[in-house]
Amino acid sequence: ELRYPPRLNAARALLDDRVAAGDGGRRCLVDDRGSWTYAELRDRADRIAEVLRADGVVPGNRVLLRAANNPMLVAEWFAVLKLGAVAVTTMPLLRARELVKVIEKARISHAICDARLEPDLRAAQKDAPALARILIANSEAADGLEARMAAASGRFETVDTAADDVALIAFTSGTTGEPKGCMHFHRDILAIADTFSRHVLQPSPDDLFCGSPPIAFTFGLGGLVIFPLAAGAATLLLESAGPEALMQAIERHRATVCFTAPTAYRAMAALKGRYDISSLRKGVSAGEALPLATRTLVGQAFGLELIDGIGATEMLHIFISAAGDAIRPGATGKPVPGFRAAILDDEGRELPAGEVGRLAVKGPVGCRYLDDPRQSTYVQHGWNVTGDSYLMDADGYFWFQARSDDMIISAGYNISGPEVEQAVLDHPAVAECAVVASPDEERTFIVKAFVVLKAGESPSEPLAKAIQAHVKAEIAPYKYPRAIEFVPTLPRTQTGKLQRYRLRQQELERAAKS
Ligand code: 3UK
Repeated sequence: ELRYPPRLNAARALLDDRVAAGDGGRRCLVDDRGSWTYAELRDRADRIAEVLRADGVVPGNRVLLRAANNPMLVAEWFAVLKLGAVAVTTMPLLRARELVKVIEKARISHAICDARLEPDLRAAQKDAPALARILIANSEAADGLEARMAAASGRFETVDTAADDVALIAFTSGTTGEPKGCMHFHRDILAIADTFSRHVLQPSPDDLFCGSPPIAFTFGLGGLVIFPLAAGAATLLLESAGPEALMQAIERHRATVCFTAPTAYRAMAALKGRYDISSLRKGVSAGEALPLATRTLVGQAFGLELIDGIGATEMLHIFISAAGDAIRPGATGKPVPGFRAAILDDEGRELPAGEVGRLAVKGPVGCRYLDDPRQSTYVQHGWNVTGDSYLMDADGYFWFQARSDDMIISAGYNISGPEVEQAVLDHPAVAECAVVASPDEERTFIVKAFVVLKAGESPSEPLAKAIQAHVKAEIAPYKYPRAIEFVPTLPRTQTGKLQRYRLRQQELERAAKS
């Protein structure tokens, strides 16, 4: 069991203490323009904290942060924690209407906003008057963040918060419906480093982390800020990190640890040979299930055995995973040391090994929705119930089946959409795939696959037939997609997750019309 002192500030633990221990001169944040040491990051965070305090921020206030992944965003995040305030980092792509919801829900009073994202936040402010003050970063203005930092004294005493004071509110990415705000404590920040990172990832101080998830997504916050700093390592921050830009940056900076989603690894494997990414030692895949075909492709392309891990905004980071010899390809892994996991039936009873049910976890972090009566849907019988169907095998490995909403019932059979996707993805012409239920007179629903073809392939009836035959040869034939539609792209959230519900919706509407 993890024990933390009752008074604890995560910014002090990760940053002030590291500098005090003599590591101030070590490289910490890297981007294409240069790098900051730990001492430089601390100095900038102190100056920002001083500016925010002068603007009236007190412990407990919620501060909105708007920027792409860059060193200044990290300094702002630490500044908010140092003040004992609450960091609410938002996806850079959010538009005014979505920002109004976040501001109202989290009762935001102050914001720091990159100049490039200012117009949407100003538009939001008109409809969300609670937001009293916006500081503009990346600006030459006399009242901009940089000018005010330069005028600050550079001395700031980190606020002595309680270990269970709220440090951040993270909004879920919403593969369905409304985003929900998840509160996490100062100790939770250290807990994810002391569980997944320490026991599964096992980074060294010489590592250079990199990846694509926005810091506003807790996958990115952990992988690109908390884990590298907790290890005394460095992190490479990229404002835009598509698969090609990411590979280019890995080559250029010789990055060693990468965090991104399965689709991005698949796209990187397709670009193999164009960039030398042999510096990579470890690749963490999360956000969606890792198809076996993708694991194999990445292994062949780069000799890299991916570390799959399931995490959630509600749980802050990854709670089931495996690395190295413990990897069982196809399974997500075992509960990360510090966590317990179980498969529950609809009444909350633990199911025996081999049966499909609802994934439930408990550990040092857990779900606390902000001001939301739907709490009870995630926290049940003392477990965090994630909304995924899983199976645990006799050896205690956890196997993803589907998001509970992505199970397809066709002619009485229970079919996992993602399982069919894996089989489709295994066909050499297929780049991306989404499988959903489509209404059908005879079978109530049929399995339908939306397929994005690889460059150079073109849609045809024979190709559709070949893909169907391929699936029938790989998995139980009754699961094969009776309908295939070739599409140029698939709907995804800003965190890169497939939005199968939109395709499902589209199919329902189409059926209603016909
Ligand atoms: C799905 C996975 C199978 C699963 C996240 C790592 O994805 C993250 O958080 P979100 O709140 O979504 C949570 C849901 O995503 N999922 C994530 N990883 C996997 N399904 N295998 C996986 N490896 O449905 C889960 O309930 O957006 C991931 C770290 C921090 C995160 N916030």
